[in-house]
Amino acid sequence: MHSTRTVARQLQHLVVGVIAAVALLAAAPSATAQTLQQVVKERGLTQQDVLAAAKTYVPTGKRDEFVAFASGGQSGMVIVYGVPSMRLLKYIAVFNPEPWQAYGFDEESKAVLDQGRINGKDITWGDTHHPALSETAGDYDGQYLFINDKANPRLAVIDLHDFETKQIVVNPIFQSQHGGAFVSENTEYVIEAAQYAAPLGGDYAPLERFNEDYRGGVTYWKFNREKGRLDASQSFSLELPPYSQDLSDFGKLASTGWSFTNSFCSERYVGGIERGRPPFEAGCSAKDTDYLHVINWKKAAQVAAAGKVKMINGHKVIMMDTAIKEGLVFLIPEPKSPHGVDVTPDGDYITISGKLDSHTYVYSWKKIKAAIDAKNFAGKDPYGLPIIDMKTALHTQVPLGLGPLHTQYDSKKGIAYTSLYVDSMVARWDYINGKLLDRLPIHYNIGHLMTMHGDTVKPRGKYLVALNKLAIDRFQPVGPLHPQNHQLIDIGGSKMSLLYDMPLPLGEPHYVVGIEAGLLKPAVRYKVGTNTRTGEISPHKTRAGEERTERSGNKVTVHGTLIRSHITPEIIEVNEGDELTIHLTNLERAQDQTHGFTVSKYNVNGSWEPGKTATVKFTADVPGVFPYYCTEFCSALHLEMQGYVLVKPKGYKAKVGELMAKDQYTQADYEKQVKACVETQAVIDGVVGFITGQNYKDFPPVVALVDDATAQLGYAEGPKGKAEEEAANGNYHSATLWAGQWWQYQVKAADIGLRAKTYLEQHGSKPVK
Ligand code: CUK
Ligand code: CUA
Repeated sequence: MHSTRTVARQLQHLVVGVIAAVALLAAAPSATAQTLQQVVKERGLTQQDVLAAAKTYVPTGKRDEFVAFASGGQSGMVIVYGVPSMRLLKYIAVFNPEPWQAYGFDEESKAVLDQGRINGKDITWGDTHHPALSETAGDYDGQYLFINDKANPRLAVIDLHDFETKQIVVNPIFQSQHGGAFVSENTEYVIEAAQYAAPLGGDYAPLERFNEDYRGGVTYWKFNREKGRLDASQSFSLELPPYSQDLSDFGKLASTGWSFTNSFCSERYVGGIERGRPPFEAGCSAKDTDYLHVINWKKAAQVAAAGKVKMINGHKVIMMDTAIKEGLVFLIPEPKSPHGVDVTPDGDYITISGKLDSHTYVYSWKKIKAAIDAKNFAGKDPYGLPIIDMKTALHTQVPLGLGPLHTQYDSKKGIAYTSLYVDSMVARWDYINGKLLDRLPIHYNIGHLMTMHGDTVKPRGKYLVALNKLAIDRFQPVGPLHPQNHQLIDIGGSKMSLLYDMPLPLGEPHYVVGIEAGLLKPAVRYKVGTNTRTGEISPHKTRAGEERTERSGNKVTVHGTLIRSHITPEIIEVNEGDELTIHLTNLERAQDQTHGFTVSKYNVNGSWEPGKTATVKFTADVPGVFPYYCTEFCSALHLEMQGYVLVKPKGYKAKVGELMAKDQYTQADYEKQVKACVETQAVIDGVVGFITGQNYKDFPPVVALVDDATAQLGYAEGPKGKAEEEAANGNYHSATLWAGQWWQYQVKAADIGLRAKTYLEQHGSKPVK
């Protein structure tokens, strides 16, 4: 028990230390520091390097101006990082289990992953390509993020209030998809376009019946913003020809109500080298043009609501004959093997790049709309869809370079950026006047690029991120599989300049979206008892003092709690073969006080953020003694945040004399512990005096800390009472232990109080009179 007083003294030292550190900050830099010139010389930096460093460095404690959400490619995740620092902030697990966030480990998140099962199979990965932020009036609103899985046609919804995946939907009629997720101006719909044609609904048909039985299509998923979920019952699709529909974009402002989806392999070529046929890649790039699909989605939604649909797998599909009759779909030839289709911020133009054409094509919405209104069609495709002549719809063609792919926009009107895959360059150009302005070499073979809010009605300019397909020699080699390379480019000046290379070691991100950090409003805690995956209060919410273990037959159910530094219950006794369900609630209100939970050797794992309730289940089929513990280093007594699952072997009989440890503490021990408590209380009183003497209520983080400290101190009351009761009865062993528990809560309160005090000192609080 000698350590009690030491810790109390350490707390006092901490207070002194903090004051000293604050004083140091204000003092002049130390004389031994190197000068900037010395560092530049020693490290062989150029002036350009130093400028790039200064433009991207975010000083300690400061935050980035923008936050980027990148697809994690084959990892099935989303990667979150800051711009311009390119510091990683989070991986959000979406289509794959991920242990740290316990996604796919607790029952609540398993239920989300289960929504993504296809044909009764677990699919535990995804080929994520396109993240899309929710929009209000055509600009990001910071509320939701959507992401697609190309391999297994699925979409997921992430709530940006807590950065967790809430929903996965499986496309009911496609076998794969690519042109998603993209959202309409007010996130009414999220679009998903098929990629590789197949019979709609998953039926079999031989390849000989490709033209007749294979189909492409586009699905419009209705988003219910109040619920924060996609609504399958209000969603619909359009049947389209088997043209390998590719990327999509929604119209905006001038082109509101319309969407655009391009395609490749409109040749409808079917390869089959083993059947003596030339390969897909040859036959799929034979023609000079493919088709852009121009779709009136507002009208299509009305047609679907009116029931002019065929139900396939319980899903509304507007068949092509209906689409033709109702005037919903129009085709325009586009440069061959196109990739991106990107509507300009004003909605007036649509830019499309053909991977095999060195020009980027700018289509005029005004011209397209006029042709549709005048029924000015050049002909029909083999399925009867009207075709608008390319020349009628084209505004201009601009030679930008080889292998143009994707386009994003600048805050300056008329300025666009296009990735040049073959040239490994970014082109800056003017889409209104059709002029190339600047080109910047990047490393190497760029796919997508992204500017801040670059696909909205209000791009913010400033930075561009190039998503390069190869890293080759840019980083320390780590084996044949190289990291990805996101290169940050300054687009604020008259010339583009390269600022930073960021290796991304998690799958191949295809697209990324960047939002002003201030638009995100993430929560720091949940209401106590929240099932975070549904947002509802869990029926298994457990308050302090309500913890219980119940048995019904061979089913044992635990309702427990987590709070620094203990798990309640601390002992769970079951019989071999029992089914064990453990519902835990994290009672913490303090920011960043997450607890983990594992039972050794049973593949049980979970993560409880403040306020969360979640459930782990397992069958105790192996007898033995299995420790459980908290897996997050949450306090000085984190290692002591432990317990045991005792799995009694079948037929086990307790032997006489099996007792808990013998009494060892005396009255002297008890008095020593009480003295430590009294001393610690003096430290707390000092800190409280300081805080309440300041205008602390003007600092919301401090108010939250004070709440937490007060709660911790409140918890001390119970053990204090028990200690005094036991001491009065002469049970000094028990009294000493309860006094120790009383002191634990005091230490936590003091720790939090000191953090609050430091915050006030560093943020210029003032004494109140
Ligand atoms: S795609 Cu991969 S570089 Cu799926 Cu948008 Cu273009
Ligand atoms: Cu809770 Cu460690």
